[in-house]
Amino acid sequence: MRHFPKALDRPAQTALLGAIRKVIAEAPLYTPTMPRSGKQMSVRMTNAGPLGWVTDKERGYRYQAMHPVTGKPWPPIPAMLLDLWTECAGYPQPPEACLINYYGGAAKMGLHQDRDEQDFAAPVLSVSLGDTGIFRVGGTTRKSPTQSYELKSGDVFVLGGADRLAYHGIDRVLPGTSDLLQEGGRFNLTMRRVTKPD
Ligand code: MD3
Ligand code: FE
Repeated sequence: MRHFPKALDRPAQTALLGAIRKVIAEAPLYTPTMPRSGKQMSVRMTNAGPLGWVTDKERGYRYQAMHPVTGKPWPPIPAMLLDLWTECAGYPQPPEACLINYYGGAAKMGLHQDRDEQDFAAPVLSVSLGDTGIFRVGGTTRKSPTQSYELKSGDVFVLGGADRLAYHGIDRVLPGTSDLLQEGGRFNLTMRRVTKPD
């Protein structure tokens, strides 16, 4: 696990936010629902890239090529993010999925593992924009002790090796800690490999 605080300076954050807003104009944020219960997540989501992570009551967690509401393919991953992957991920193939999470008001994400990908050898690269998120990360069992980090606007996190399967979540977002987003709240972008290379 590597934390790069303020990897993106303010001009880079503004440029990346512009690119994310363009993605959202093509592929609107939607409210995902949990498998089986159908309970709404508090985080709204969309994706960029050949594959996107989605969830709904009927079909559960999965990757698919189309937006679940518009039925259109996801827009391409912004070039700035692909460059960041090349610089920081230390993995030869490009990411296949960029999940865009938006945390408004009281949104949070419970402790979970990311295991819907076929290839755990590739790291996950995360970028935070906007208000500070309280990020909690533990070990590979639900009982492992956890540590908390503040994920601030412009921070990059790379999760590889054994930490790729660590339990993690966002306890809360601290309102008013960034003025990057006019509407407030926090974006998190996570790039991932999904399929196994042959
Ligand atoms: C640690 N997102 O989308 S990003 C997720 O801030 C997710 O929106 C959080 O967890 C967010 O699945 C955390 C940092 C992150 C991403 C993937 C990880 C941490 C991770 C995978 C393994 C361990
Ligand atoms: Fe996760």
